[in-house]
Amino acid sequence: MKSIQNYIDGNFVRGKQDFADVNPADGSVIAHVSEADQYLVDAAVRAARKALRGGWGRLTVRERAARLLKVADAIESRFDCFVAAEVADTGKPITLASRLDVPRAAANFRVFADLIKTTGLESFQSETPDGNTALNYAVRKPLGVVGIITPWNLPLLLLTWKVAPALACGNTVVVKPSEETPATATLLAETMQQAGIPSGVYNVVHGFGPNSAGEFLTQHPDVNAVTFTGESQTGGAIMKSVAASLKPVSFELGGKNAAIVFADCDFDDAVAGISDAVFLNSGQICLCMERVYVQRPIFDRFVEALARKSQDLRIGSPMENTTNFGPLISSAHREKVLSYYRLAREEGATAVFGGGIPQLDGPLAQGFYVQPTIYTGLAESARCVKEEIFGPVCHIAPFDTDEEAINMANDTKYGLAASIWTTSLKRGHHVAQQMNVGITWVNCWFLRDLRTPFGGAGLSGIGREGGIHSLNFYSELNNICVRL
Ligand code: NAD
Ligand code: 6OD
Repeated sequence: MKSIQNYIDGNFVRGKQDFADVNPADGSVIAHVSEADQYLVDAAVRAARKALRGGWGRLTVRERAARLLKVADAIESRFDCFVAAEVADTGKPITLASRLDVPRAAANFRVFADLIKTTGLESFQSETPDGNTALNYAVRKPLGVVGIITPWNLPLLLLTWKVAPALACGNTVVVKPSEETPATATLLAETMQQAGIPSGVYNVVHGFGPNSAGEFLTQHPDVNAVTFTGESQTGGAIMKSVAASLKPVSFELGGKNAAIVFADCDFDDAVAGISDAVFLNSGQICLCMERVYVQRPIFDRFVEALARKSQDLRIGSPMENTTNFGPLISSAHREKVLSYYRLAREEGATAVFGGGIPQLDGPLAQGFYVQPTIYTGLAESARCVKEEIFGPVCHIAPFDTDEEAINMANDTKYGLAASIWTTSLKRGHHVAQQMNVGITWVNCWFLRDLRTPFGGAGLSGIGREGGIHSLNFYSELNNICVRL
């Protein structure tokens, strides 16, 4: 049986106890993972501090960027290993891991290597009281040791989205990947060695949240900042845990995103786009659209077309090239999603498609699959319309006017993403600008330019990452004012 260990100061290290890494496609145990206790988390933070003083933070920007490009090359050189590890941990289709997760990991390192070399800082020439001038310019310094805590849905993509800019800015890191998906963070450790990243710059501790590696890391007095992606409630717990030490935090949290489909949309394009936005990664992407509002003249035709399109979802082994719909991450998460399927029925929904567990044979019968599901008929106040389910499910409701659609879409405590479908450029801009979210797509979804701000409003997050926003979070700026 494979063993997955912590990675501290350039060494793979066992903890005192193990937990199981389960393949969600068939429920089999694929590895034993070594849990980091307080002692190992301390050791990881000490190693990161030593590496910071040892020179990573003092390398020239050009040298650091060159090393990050080597990490990107090393990920690409082990592309198949990364894909296999991600598929086994998450159950996502191999085609998805190959086109999204692993290429984005390499891209994250390339983009931030480029950005740190090319992004300047503002400078101001100002007047002094005696009529002379002063020159102000800022310099970027690392924050120090950054604690990075990530979820299971896009494990490598979301981890590297934080590791790459943190390292680009000269910080050292201790990462705590999700207990559900420990493999690729550990493989990345080997890749860091291959790319010549000095020991202690990248450390991995495995374990859970409360009273385990996650909490030990956030509470650690020698961690200078915490960046977290996961559930909104967990963000709240982490905020309490860092409050006394006033560590800066960056939070990318949950969502209950809305798509608005206008009658003037390109119909086939909108059906295909919404199908992706609801079902990609079995709906386990924070940006997925669990609420779909469709303008009344095309409502019935749209619901019917989306249900028909859902028949193209091929449930099966994630290792098959023809599979485009995998299991949920765990038995517990499947129970949560199924509890919402039951609740939807109790709340009066009509299941236009799915609503249960698919019949599967062989090993997949032990996997954590649910059917892709489309509901109609719920009140806007229903819990299934208000709460994040994080599964392959949406509720479709009709609307009449632009204003009504905007109000319904914005009627949520979350504020991560929205997606608008219309052929009217004017309407697209107008509606997009009124969405209370961090990202609005028009006639597309999950199209990313890594230089743009990414994050959420309300319960969906604190701060923005991406491009200059990441560089600013992972740096301490020192403004220098020189009287000339
Ligand atoms: P989660 O919050 O349960 O866990 C995320 C990570 O936090 C895991 O590594 C976990 O071990 C750790 N953790 C849990 N409790 C902790 C604590 N008290 N202290 C420190 N660490 C703790 O989230 P999840 O179930 O892994 O992921 C799904 C959630 O993540 C969904 O809500 C989804 O919307 C959200 N998400 C958001 C984004 C985004 O960019 N906004 C991206 C992906 C996922
Ligand atoms: O694309 C990204 O950079 C990003 N952070 C995506 C988040 C997806 C949520 O599951």
